[in-house]
Amino acid sequence: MSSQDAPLPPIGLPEATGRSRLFAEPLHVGRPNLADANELLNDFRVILERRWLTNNGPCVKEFEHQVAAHLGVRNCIAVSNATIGLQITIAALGLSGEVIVPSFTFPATVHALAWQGIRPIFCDVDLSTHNLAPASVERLIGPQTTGILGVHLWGNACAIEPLTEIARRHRLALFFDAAHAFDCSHRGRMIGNFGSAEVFSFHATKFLNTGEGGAVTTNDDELAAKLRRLRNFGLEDDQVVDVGINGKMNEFSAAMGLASLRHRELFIARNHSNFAAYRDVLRSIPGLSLVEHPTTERRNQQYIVVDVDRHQFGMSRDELVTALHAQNVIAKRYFFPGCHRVEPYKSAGAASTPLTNTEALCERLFQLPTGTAVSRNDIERIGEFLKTLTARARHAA
Ligand code: T4K
Repeated sequence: MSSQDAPLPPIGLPEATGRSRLFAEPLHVGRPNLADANELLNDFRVILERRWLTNNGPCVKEFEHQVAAHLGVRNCIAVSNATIGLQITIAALGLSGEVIVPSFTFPATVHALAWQGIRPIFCDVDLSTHNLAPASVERLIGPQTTGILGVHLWGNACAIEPLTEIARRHRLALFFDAAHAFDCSHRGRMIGNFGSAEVFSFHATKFLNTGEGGAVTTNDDELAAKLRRLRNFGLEDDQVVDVGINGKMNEFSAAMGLASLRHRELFIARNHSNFAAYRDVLRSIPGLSLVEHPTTERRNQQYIVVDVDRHQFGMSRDELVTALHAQNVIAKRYFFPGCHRVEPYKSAGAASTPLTNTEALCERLFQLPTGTAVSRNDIERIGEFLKTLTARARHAA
C-alpha cells in the first residue's frame, strides 16, 4: 500500500454520499493521455514483424534521439522506469554516505537512494514553489554528504541557480528528479539540461507516457556512456565492466513514447484548457486555491494542485477528498504524509526532524483529474459540487 492509500476518515455529510454519484464511472487523476489506438496497433504490428522487441532496438534509439532533440540535450538514455533511472544515476555519479532530498515527493525518489545504501537527509521545501529550499539544503550539509537530489515538483523547476552554487561550493553532485517535468522549461531552457543529470518518468500517469518508462538526460558524454552500461547489466560490447542492472526500455514502450511525442501538443493544449477551466470554477469557492506557477515558462500542466484552507472551506482536505471519492472523483493526496513520516525512514528517526512547510503542504494539498480523459463539462460539474459542499459545510458549522 502506498502512503497515498492510507485510509481517509469518514465524513458526516449525508448529502455528499447519499445521492446517486456525480459521475457514473470513476474520474481519475492520472488517466493516461493516449495516441489514436489504430496508430499504436499499427506500430506494434511493425515491431512484431521485425521481431526485435528490446535491447536497444530501433524504436528505443529513435525515441532517445527525438527526446534529446526536443530538449536540446546531448544524451538521452531511455530506461524501464524513473525509479531505475534514479538508481543508475546515483550509481554512475558514485554517490555514498548521505544525499539531501525533499521529503515532499513520491517515495520512489527517496527509495532510489536507500536501494543504493545511501541515507536520505530530508530537507524542507519552500511554501510557494513546493521545491527544495536552498537555505535549508545548505544547513543540512555535513561530512557524509555527497549529493543533492532536487525534485521539480508538478513540473515547476527547482531553484536551480542557488542549488548549483551550493553544490559547487561544497563539491557535491547535483542531479534532479524530473519525473513530472517533461516538456517544461526553466529560464527558457528545457528541463533535462540541468545538474549532472535529470531523470524523467514516462509512467502511464505522466504527461507523456510509455506505459512504464523513463529516461536519464545529461550533457556529460562520459556519464552517459556509464549510464548506458549500467542500464544493460554493466556490459560494454560483450565485456562486463560495471555492476549493472536490467533497466532497458522495450520496443512497445518506445513506440508508445514516439506516438505520445507526435501528439504532445494536443495533450498540452488540453491540460492548459483544463487548467483554465479549473481556475474559472475554483475562483468563486472560498478556501480553495489553485496552485499556479510562472506563466513565462513552458509547462505541461499535468497536475491540478489545490490548496485547502479548512476554516474558509468549512471542512478539512481529507473530508473534502472523501466527499469527492463518494462522487467518483478520485482525487489524490500527493504526497501525504511526507516521506520522512513513512517507514523505514520514520523509525530511523527522520520523523523527529521538523519539516514545517512539508507537513503543512501534506495536510492541505490535493489533486484533481485532468488530461485528455477530462472535459470542461466534467470540471464544471466538479466545481458545482464543491460549491454545494462548502455552502453546506459552512451552514452546518
Ligand atoms: N519521482 C516522482 C516525483 C514521481 O512522482 C514518481 C512517480 C517517480 C519518481 C517514479 O517514477 P516511475 O518509476 O513510476 O517511472 C502514481 C504512479 O504510479 C507513479 O509513477 C507517480 N510518480 C505517482 C505520482 O503516481 P500512485 O500510487 O498514485 O498510482 P495509482 O495506481 O494509484 O494510480 C494513480 C491514478 O491513476 C489512479 O487514480 C488510477 C489512474 N490510472 C493509473 C494507471 C496506472 C489510470 O487511470 N490508468 C493507469 O494505467 O502512483
